[in-house]
Amino acid sequence: MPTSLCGKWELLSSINLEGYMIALGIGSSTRKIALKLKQHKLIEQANDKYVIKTFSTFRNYVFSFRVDEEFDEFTKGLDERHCKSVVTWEENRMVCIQKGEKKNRGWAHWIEDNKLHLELYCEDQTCKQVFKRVA
Ligand code: VLZ
Repeated sequence: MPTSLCGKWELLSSINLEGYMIALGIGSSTRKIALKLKQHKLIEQANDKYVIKTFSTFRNYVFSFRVDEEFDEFTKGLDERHCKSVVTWEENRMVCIQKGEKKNRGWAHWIEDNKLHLELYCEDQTCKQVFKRVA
């Protein structure tokens, strides 16, 4: 059983969020705001259903899924695209593949050193984020 990702998390660091957003085609004014945001994640689980909520003072992004079941994802407030997404466990990493217009798109979450790690990738860009647990 992997360490639970559930709980509330606060962003500590981002590497190459700018490159990731450019790959998604997000415009420069939105990118400028997004780079300054203090993001929070709330990850909740009820049985086999997960909800991942990304909060900021600017925009929120919320979606839910069942592991191993493909679902229709609309990245509302982000790049506003439709994807066929599927989340699976690969060892202790929660891995999502987002099939759609953008090639090589997805993300992975895992716990390391008590921190929540996130790798977001699209085309040839990868963004790495680290979150600390908050009460
Ligand atoms: O996280 O996809 O937890 O899909 C853009 C930030 C990148 C723009 C954020 C600011 C993408 C808007 C987060 C803040 C909401 C993301 C996945 C894994 C869930």
